[in-house]
Amino acid sequence: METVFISSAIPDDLRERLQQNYRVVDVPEGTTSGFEAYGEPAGWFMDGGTPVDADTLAQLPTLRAVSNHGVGYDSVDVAACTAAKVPVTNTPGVLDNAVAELTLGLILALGRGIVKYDGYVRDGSWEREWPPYTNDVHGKTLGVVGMGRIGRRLAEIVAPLGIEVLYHNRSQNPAIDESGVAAYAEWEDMLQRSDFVSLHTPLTERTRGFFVKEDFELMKPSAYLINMARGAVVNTDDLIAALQDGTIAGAALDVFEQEPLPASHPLLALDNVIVQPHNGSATVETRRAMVELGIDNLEDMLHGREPRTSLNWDEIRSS
Ligand code: 8YV
Repeated sequence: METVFISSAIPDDLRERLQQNYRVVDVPEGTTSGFEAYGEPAGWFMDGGTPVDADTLAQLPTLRAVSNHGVGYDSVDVAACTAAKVPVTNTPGVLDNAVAELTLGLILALGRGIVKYDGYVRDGSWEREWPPYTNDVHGKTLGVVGMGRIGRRLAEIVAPLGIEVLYHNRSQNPAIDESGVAAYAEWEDMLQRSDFVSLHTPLTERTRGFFVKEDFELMKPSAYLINMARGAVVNTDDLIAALQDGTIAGAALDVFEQEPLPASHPLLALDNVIVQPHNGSATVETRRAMVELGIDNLEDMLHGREPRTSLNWDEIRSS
């Protein structure tokens, strides 16, 4: 019976499904050596906490399928997998609603002071005076950075609220332009017009650290940044400075360069930041759907069938 490594949470019934055909072995997240202790895998179900690169592949010559739990696959060197003829999959689509709805929640929490005023009641401030007004969120402008599946779903659910949606990508998305859910804007124009700027880009060498001081300075002082992408797409020092000096009004962050975020981190000392523990897709229903897709992908690849959501299937077949 072939071996499958598991390095991501998986419901018992889906584990049992795999165990019908494979020796299923749990390998701690982040393992990069000592694989001989776990066996010689045919497949690996992993997530963003585990790197899969040329060094990993050299240690695992029997590996012939990698299934990434998550739409983001920045911990996987897909080019190295392709060179080694190891197909890789991710789990796009099934998490769009979950991530978009948390993004909407953070937009409303920022705009209407939901977290801030919860504390205002709890600490007795309300007994002294009624809180200052916030601002309407309807009638405001949202700038989506990285208009992919999640960005589109976000645009679809905020537009009915009367929020204008702009977007910026490296290239315009005709399907989005034709749909009317969002309008393309040049980078500076979008940042200058937006009341909320929401990041939904993948983490790549091009996007790593791309949002910097100069970008914050293009935003309105009343504007907010939301990061649902990866912590590393933003220069964290520049973000902290922008929050401290009033360059922007606040931020809501679901992702961080270091996860879990230490309680001592400087971001947590700021009162104009809302934080979440990388919770975008973390609902029972969505995470199950992601794992089901990931296990389907893994089984397809191990049986030589084209998986539903491949990252390099065609490249391997044509090489
Ligand atoms: C999860 C994510 O945190 O899909 C992604 O890229 O960041 C989240 O859905 C990830 O799947 C790790 O489990």
